[in-house]
Amino acid sequence: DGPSIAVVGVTGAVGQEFLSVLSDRSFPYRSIKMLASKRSAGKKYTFEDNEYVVEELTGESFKGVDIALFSAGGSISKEFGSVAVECGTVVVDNSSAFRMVDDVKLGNGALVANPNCSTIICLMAATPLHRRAKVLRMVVSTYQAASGAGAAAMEELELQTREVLEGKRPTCNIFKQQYAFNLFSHNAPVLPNGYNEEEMKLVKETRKIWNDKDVKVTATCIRVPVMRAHAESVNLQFASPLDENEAKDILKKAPGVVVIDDRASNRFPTPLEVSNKDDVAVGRIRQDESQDGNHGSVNHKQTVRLDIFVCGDQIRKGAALNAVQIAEMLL
Ligand code: 11C
Repeated sequence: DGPSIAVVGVTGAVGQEFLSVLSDRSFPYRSIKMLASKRSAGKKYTFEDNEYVVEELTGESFKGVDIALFSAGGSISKEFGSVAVECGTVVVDNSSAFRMVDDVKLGNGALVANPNCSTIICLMAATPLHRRAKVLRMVVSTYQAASGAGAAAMEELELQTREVLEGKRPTCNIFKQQYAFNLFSHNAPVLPNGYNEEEMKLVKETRKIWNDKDVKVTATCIRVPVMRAHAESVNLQFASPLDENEAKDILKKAPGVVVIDDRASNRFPTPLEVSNKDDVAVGRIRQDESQDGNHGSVNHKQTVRLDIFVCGDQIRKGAALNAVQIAEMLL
């Protein structure tokens, strides 16, 4: 029983994670279609005791499909997203193709865009605080894992690490520079304003998700040699007073968030600790002492700025889990 599902881009890192998440959450389905490019057609996967053969994605693929989970890149979503919607399929799209499009043409189906991973992970922590005290400005610095650039980038990080340790020249196919034992500015194209596309996603998607075109966001996105979880340092300026203890209480109660904030033992979130986990971890919750200012009353100095550090599994909460949670809401 349940809907018929299609997974588009099933051979990719997120595609495979879709399957794990569907299974872990006992997502109801009556059938699953595994779709990928012609190159991967014929590949076999065993999922929940049944064997599936990967089919080539074509215009005919969506007949009778209720829900399609897309993660095969923006151009595939652009080409086949509307075909699926025309067929009456509800698409949850993990690519950037439709996120900022205001007038997605809906046929019998519908299309919901999953935000970018760095936005999801940041806003899991920032949104509960925003709801309480309204964020006016947010400064984000990211430490992003290989997985954000796909399974091949994860393989390259592993290969390069081995090569460097063996004194060999590292193979650079996915990234133009050495990745192992290094870090570099995010590989997304740099725009005329000097920001890269990844940074502008944080700016634009936050404004859209919070429905607040005035919120000020600036970001610096960095690729670090971590396998599958992003870390982000986030500085928040609020419209109303919010002290660190209240912020911690709000975050402890927030769904999908765990607080790891043990100052005495210097224990805070790490990418490794959140890898393969659903929850986003938050720590280093503290007043930004550089910028405390008066708010409301001239006699009463109140904190309106906080620093936090957030870690989340890029493939899971940053992509597959969030998309499946959207599909659950649609169900
Ligand atoms: C990364 N967030 O970590 C990126 C990749 O808009 O879905 C995903 C790009 C996107 O590199």
